[in-house]
Amino acid sequence: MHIIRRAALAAAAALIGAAAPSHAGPAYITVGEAAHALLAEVAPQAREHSGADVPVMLPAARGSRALAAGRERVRVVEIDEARLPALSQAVHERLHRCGGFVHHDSLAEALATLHRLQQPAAAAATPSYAIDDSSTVTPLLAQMQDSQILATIERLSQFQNRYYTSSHGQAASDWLASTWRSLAGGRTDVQVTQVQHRGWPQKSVSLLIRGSVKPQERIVLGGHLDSIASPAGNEVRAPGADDDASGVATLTEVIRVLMAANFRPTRSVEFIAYAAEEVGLRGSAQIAARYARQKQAVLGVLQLDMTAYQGDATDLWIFTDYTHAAQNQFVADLAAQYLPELTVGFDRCGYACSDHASWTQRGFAASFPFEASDAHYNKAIHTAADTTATFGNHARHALKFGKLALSYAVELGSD
Ligand code: IPO
Ligand code: ZN
Repeated sequence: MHIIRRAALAAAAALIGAAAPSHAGPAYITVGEAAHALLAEVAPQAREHSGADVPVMLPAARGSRALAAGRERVRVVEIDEARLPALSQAVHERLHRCGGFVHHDSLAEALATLHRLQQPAAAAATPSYAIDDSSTVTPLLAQMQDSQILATIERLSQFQNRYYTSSHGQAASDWLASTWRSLAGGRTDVQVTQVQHRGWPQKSVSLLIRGSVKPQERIVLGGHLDSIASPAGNEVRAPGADDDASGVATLTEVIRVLMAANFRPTRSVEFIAYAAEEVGLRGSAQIAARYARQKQAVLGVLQLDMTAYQGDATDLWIFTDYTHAAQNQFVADLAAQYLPELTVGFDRCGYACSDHASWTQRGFAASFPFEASDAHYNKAIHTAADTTATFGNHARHALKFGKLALSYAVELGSD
């Protein structure tokens, strides 16, 4: 079974290689252990420039919230740009530990990232994690509807794909920007923008609610707009219903309810649908790098990537690696306070498994609550089969993450 899978994978990789455009040049990536293990077969020419053991926190026992210090080898690798789709595909077809790779614009940037990963995170101003806004949060939670989330997932899945270089991927960005703009309803303290990126046409989408008291302090809630399936290109079918229409739709429902209630945070609260996550976290990397350069006080980041498919009896899974331990505890406390009927588990996902890693690499406190454990997440992702049918055509699981995200936005946005 395992051998057949590997053979099929190599054949598919060879096909993609053959179909790849000829304008290949060197690309620089950082990879964790899981993705690195695939390089020998996917890109035997890839050349390792450097490597280091980076500190990561891991659950002390499966699922438990107690943490143990661990290490993961992260490497800087030079790879032919034309082999990246094959690496993406191989990473995504793995049945075991997830995790991916981060794309960098140059070798110097890749080496700088590896260097930063070895530094203990700078003690940025930590916000209060006190949970003290229940009179605001509780009535808002009652407004949230799974039917709204499902409708947005269905709409986003109707784009042929949301690939970062495709015409459909650009159209999806335009659609989301106009949807968020109409939810903002002309509020002058709310700004919706499409963020342009260096290197590809798909724009990230941002909705920023300006803080009424400390507008320079900011909370970020994100998910990724793009989708992928192989062979990647303009016309491939990649509905990405779970990955990650679900996360974007979940954030959209948080926005809808906050706007309907005319919620005004004291800190600024920004929602971002990132472009180009599937190809090495590129959209979030540019945004996090810009905020670090501008010395923006981003006090917390929450990532929602895949919220709709319930893979375990345990409801919410918090990943402990490449995330912020104290903020993770806060997220678990929010669940205990506002979603007491739900169960929470802890797991690891490996290097660069979603956009939270872009923020962690720039020293910001990020958390990543996820739909399932590492063993039981939705295996239809990155194929034409990532449709709402795989999660029973409902968004009841996603709604749990919506409630968690709304409580995060209000509690951390109101100090
Ligand atoms: C992902 C994240 C964690 C785990 I465990 C499994 C899967 C999804 C992520 N790798 C992805 O493809 N995001 O777009
Ligand atoms: Zn994905």
